[in-house]
Amino acid sequence: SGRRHIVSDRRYIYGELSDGEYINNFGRQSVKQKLLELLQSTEGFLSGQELSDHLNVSRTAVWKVMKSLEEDGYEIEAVRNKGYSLKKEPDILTKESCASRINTKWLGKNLMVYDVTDSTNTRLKLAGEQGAPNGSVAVANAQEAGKGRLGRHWETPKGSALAFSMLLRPQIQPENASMLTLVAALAVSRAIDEFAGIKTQIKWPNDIVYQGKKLCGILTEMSADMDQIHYVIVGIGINVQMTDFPKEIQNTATSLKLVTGKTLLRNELLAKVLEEFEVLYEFVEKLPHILKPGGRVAILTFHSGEDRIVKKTFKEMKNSGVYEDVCRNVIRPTKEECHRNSRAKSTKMRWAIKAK
Ligand code: BT5
Repeated sequence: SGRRHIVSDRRYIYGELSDGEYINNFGRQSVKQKLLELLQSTEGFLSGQELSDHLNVSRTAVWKVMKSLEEDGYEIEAVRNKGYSLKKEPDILTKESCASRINTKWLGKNLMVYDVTDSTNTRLKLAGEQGAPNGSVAVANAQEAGKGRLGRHWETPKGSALAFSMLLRPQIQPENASMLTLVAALAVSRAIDEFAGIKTQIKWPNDIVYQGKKLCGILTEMSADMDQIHYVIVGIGINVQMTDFPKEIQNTATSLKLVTGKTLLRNELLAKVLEEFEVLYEFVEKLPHILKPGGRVAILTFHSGEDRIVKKTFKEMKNSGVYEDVCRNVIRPTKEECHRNSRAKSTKMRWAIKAK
C-alpha cells in the first residue's frame, strides 16, 4: 500500500553526513575495530604475524593500532614470540568500543559516536532529515543538552552515563508509535537485568527504576504526518557509573554502579539493549501484517517489570471478551518466544490475534 514507505537502505546516501562519526558497518570496518574484535574474542595470544595476515596490513601497522588502543586505555599484554593479548577493557565509548560489541542484524550498524554532543536525539533527528537509514544509532559519552520530556533536562555526565538514540522508520500507523517506547522500556529492562543481575521495574511507559529510584529514562520523538511516520527517535539514558547526582535528583536517581557496586562496561550494555530491542521491534513491525485493519492487541508481558495495570488489563480483556479497546500494544513474553512465535503459532499469539 502507499503507506509502506520504508525504502531499502541502498537508497540512502551515507556520505552526506559530515556531522559526528558515521560508520557504515555494512561496508568496511576499520582495522582498529577488527583488531579489537579479534583481541576480544581470543583467550590467549595472537601473534603479530597472524594479525597482520588476517587484517591484511603490515606488522608495523598492527603495532601502531595496538599503541592507539593502549592510548584509549586498553591493557594489552605483548610477549615476545607469543604476541598480543587483551587484559583489560576500559569503560569508554568510542566507535571501536561500541561497534566491536554490537552483534545485531541491522540495529546500530550505522553508528555515530560522540565524545560530547548536545543531545543524541537532536543529532539523530538531523541525520533522519538527511535520510539516515532505519536502525541508525547515535551514542554520546556526554550530552550538554540532554533532553527529558516536556523540555526537562537529562543529566549526562561525561564518562559515566550511557546516552544513545535509535532512529526507526517503522511500518506502523503514527497513533501506534507510542508502543515503541514500551518496547524500548522492556528491552532496556531485560538488558539491564541480564547484564547487571538485578531486577529492575518498568515504570510505564518511560522509566526504568530500581527500588523506586530512576536508573533510566526514555524519550521518544516522532516526525510524521497524518497517516505516515517519517521516523521515530527513541532516546535512552541509563545511569551507569554515577556515584553522585545533582541535588535535585539525588534522592530519586540511582546508577548501576550504586546498585551493583560493579563497574559495568557501557559498550557491552549498549550492545545488549540493541540486541533485545531488535528482536522486540521486529515482532512489533510484523503486527500490521498479522492483524486485520483496525485490529488491536494487548500487552502480554510476563516480565519481571510487569505492573498491576498491565495485569488487570490482561485479565479484564480475557474476561470481557471485548478486547478491542482495552489496549493496542503487544510485547512478547520472552526473546525465545519471539523467535518461536514469529509465525503466530503459539497460544499466546493466537489469543492476541483473537483480540482483534
Ligand atoms: C526522561 O524524561 O526520563 C527521558 C530521558 C531521556 C534521556 C535520553 S539520553 C539519550 C537521548 N538524548 C536526549 O537528549 N535524551 C535521550 P523525564 O521523564 O521528563 O525525566 C526528566 C527528569 O528526570 C528531570 O527533570 C530530572 O528530575 C530527572 N533526571 C534528570 N537527569 C536524570 C538522571 N540522569 N537520572 C535520573 N533522573 C534524572
